Amino acid sequence: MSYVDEVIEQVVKQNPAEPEFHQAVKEVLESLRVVVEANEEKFRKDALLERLVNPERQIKFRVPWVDDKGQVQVNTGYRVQFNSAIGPYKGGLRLHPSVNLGIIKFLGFEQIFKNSLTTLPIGGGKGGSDFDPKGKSDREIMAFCQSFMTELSKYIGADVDVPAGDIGTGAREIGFMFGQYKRIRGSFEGVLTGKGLSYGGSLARTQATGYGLLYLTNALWKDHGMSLEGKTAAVSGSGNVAIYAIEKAQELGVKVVTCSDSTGWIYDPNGIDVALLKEVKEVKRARLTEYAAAKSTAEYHAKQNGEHGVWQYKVDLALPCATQNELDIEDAKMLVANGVTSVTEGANMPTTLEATKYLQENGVLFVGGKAANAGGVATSALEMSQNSERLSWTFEEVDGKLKGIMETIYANISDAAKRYDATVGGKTDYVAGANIAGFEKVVDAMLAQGVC
Ligand code: NDP
Ligand code: 2IT
Repeated sequence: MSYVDEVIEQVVKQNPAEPEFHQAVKEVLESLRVVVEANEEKFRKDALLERLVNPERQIKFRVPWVDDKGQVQVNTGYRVQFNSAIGPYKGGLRLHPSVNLGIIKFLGFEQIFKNSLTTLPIGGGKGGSDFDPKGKSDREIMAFCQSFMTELSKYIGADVDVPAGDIGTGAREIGFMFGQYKRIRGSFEGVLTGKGLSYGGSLARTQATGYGLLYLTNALWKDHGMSLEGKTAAVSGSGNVAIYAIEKAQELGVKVVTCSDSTGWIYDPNGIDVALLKEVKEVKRARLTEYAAAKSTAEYHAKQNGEHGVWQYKVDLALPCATQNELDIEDAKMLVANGVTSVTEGANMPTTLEATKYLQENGVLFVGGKAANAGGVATSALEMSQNSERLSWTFEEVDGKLKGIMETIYANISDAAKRYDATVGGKTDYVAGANIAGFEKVVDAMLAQGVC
């Protein structure tokens, strides 16, 4: 059996009941086959793949907190410190009831390659909790965040592990966690990114993932001799990534006709009103029904099972920006039948393996989240740089660096795919390109640092 197949089999056996982690490992290792086969003897001897798929450390802890009724609640907290070959662990904290160890591991594993692609010195990690922030008061959120950080603070630090936001963790949560870290450790340091501007945050970090997604998508279209101007897009989600993807898409002349949340979706043929969306989601923290109530041209559809949601409309670009496995094979068939040109992922692993294959084989330009949504973590690394030099850069400076990084990522993944002749459906295989380019730097660093 080939080394790649052996390690995939081992991962499935040793980590039962972690399907998302299996999926992420399969996607990466399958596309690294050519690189691994060219170095099989050396990599095997060094147990390189075994080391890559085993986190350096995984921490699981109890998070007790008191709700507004005086009832004690208990959640589970996680931090997976996956790989520090190229820098301190870096990656977000997800707060969502679906969180479990397998989900944090899939996210942490992807983060290794994504962070490598940014060209900045950050290793891979991820954390979170099964805490559900929906419907909680500010006091309850603070109680949870303080308890979560009381434990997490033992394992992180500005040069050790630097968490940030993800689903359910935004500026409010980062603020409460930062305050608690400072109190416990007595140290004002860049231990978290996505901080508020008054205490060490970076301009453009809020916008970075969504804007970065569009900078990369723009580079992709340009390279294929096309322009985004006048095109139509479907976006899923209505959180941090989705909102700023919609905003930048509109600036580039794209009409975005959809967005969604976990209970339903909006279709507006006139284009999403991003100011209204921000008001509903960032200020009121309300459902999309409120958006529809305020906008006469918008159709609201409650989510039932098995429908195509935002992927059923005729669009040129699809930008999944909500969560994992939200675009399946039936959605992919619908998008292809409607003539979609590109799918670029704002979320982490939103497209199933089967759907990815179908899109690629049918000639759709497909760029996975590791490359396409790397703008968020890249800008987090820029926040770390600003914290280290105790200076703040202007919005234009950070945004300009972000744009440059996304264009470099596009160039590097295209180049890696070409070096290994990786094509699919007559087009460059950007999934392989991203995995190979991300892997090369991490492997080089791992081999240089010996057995560790
Ligand atoms: P937010 O919490 O701001 O928004 C998440 C959005 O996705 C909401 O609209 C939410 O709807 C929807 N959603 C979440 N979970 C589900 C689910 N299980 N089913 C259906 N809809 C769901 O998170 P972000 O925008 O920050 O994150 C979105 C994606 O982007 C995630 O995959 C995240 O890992 C990824 N990402 C985030 C980065 C960042 O910097 N924030 C960087 C790179 C990737 P509802 O409100 O109803 O739950
Ligand atoms: O998935 C991701 O890259 C993030 N949630 C952002 C991580 C970060 O450290 O900014």
